[in-house]
Amino acid sequence: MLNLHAMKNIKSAKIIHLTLVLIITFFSCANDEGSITKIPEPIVLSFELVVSQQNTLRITANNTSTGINGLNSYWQFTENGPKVTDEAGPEMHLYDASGDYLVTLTVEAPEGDIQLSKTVTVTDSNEMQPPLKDATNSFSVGMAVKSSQLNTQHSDILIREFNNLTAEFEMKMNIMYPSQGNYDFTAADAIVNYGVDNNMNIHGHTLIWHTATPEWVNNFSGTDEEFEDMIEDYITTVVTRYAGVVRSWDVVNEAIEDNTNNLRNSVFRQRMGDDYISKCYQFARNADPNALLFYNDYNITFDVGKQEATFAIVDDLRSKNLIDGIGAQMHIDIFFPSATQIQSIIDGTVSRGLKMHFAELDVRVNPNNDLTFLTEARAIAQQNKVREVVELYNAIPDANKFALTVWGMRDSETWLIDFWGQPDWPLLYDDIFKPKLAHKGFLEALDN
Ligand code: 9MR
Repeated sequence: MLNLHAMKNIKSAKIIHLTLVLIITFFSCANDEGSITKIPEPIVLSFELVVSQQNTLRITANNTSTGINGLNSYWQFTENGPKVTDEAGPEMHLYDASGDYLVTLTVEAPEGDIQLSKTVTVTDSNEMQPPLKDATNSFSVGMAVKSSQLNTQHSDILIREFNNLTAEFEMKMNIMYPSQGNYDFTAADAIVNYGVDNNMNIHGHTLIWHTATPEWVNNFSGTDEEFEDMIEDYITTVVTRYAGVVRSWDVVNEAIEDNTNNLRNSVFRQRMGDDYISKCYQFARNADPNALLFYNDYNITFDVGKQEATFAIVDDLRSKNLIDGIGAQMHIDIFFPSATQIQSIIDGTVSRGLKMHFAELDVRVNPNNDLTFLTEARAIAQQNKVREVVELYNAIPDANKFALTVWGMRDSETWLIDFWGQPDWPLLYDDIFKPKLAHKGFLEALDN
């Protein structure tokens, strides 16, 4: 059961910092010789518990108390368990099994023992939820990453759970091609190499996106013909660099205006004409004929105009053999879109013989801004919505499956909080990397 209290415990389970202030008061008094009895320092009893990331049955307990010099102190790692002398520095303790354990620090003070206790929750990794990627072999499970996350605690989860990576922002034109003639592949290379080293597919995202276009491209001073040559050079350079390693690309991203079936009037359209899309796909196809090419957009499950326009774009590309799949960005919430709406983009994709990528999955629980913390009810609603999405995806014929990609690891890292300016908890892990009910919902959909 999740309740507010439990959620708070989950939040603080890895680092529990407790403070108990006990001030032992002695009255200052003159003795026979007229000397003054020393007033002892007040005892401030506090300790810190950290659950190891490597072994989630192991904790480190650190006595951070002040004013206990010279007093004996000891730990009990289980209720009424054996007493362990509190040595200088942190003490480690390994539990045998998952559970909630009462940890007690006792200090033998002049006035009698003083104690501070707190419960710690540890988990046997064998009892943890199985890795997402092992739950299916008919599609890959993707995660959006930043190069700064590759050597951090994210890495354990990436390697354990995911077999497809998308760069969240570092394989876009504004990062890879910051000024004319000067490419910067530092971050892209780091992500691609990490994926290769860990046997993951890399989904390239995204070559052409009006939002991630560098200013020098928006203000390009050459002729339209020079602009097109520059774009061809850019797509060729990037796709060739990663040929054979980046197996799939979102070539053009979000080309359609919201609530219409019109193309956005991006600099690419202005400079290269209405057929800029097929030109870009042709450049990519030429550079790596083996790469799968996707068109990727948001709201195409329910925005009827956008969905129609998406199918019109891909039908044109299909007629030229320039498209392999559609990426439906799954920036959704617990209420919307419906299963029927989601099914509509699947049906249109499958009937065209294309692969379906459920890209950029995040499921907002607070679209109406009525939450200040993740309630049990919303966590369950999110679990249900994730289960529904994954069930819909899993029911796609295998030949049309590709990957289901989650857009970020921990709730606090989502782009959505800044974007909407309100709290939300849209991802599969909480802030201490603990899988949420949403993660369980993902697995439940594949449990057959
Ligand atoms: O989540 C991404 C964020 O970290 C980047 O700053 C931003 C700009 O590069 O892009 C975000 O991802 C977008 C994705 O690439 C395309 N669909 C919409 C996503 C959210 O804006």
